[in-house]
Amino acid sequence: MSNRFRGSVLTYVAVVRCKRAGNIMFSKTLQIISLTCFLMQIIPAKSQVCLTFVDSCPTSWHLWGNSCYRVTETGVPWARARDECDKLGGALVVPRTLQENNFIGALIPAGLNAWIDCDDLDENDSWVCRDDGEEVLFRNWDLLFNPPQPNGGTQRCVLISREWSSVYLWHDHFCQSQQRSACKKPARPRLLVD
Ligand SMILES: [Ca+2]
Repeated sequence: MSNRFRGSVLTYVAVVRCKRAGNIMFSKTLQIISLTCFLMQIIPAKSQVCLTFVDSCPTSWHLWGNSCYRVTETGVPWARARDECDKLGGALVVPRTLQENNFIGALIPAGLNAWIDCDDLDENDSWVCRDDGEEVLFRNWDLLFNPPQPNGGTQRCVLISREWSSVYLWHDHFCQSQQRSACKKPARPRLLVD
């Protein structure tokens, strides 16, 4: 039982008893019952209450570390992927570690892919990857694919693939292709009362 609920129950019991006491004509008895009601309201049923903050994510988002992750349900061109995440209160992500990459990859439905915030649109074969606007150096290219990735040319936007890789490796791909988006946002602290 939560402390707030327990407090409400005690208050209710106290009020009921006090109201019943109002029918008693003996003032001393009334005073004792009133004192009992007062004590019941100020002394909690449990002497210690443990308050704990834990990270939590909204529905459809998945907690990893201090962040929440979600792969969108609809496919869009890469240029719209940031907006897709923005609409959900997040940002298009680039994983910073293999562990983070694989957590995100596991959220992608089998046989599909998800855009990440990585491209070479400014300069061919000069890949720029950003997480929350910060440059990320981690790469997870599918080097053993045929042809090895990135194979560049007019494929200038990057996705985590479950279509061509079973271990969530990166492929460059045509920016106009319709892919899902990998989004991230900070987890929020939630108060647990025990
Ligand atoms: Ca490619």
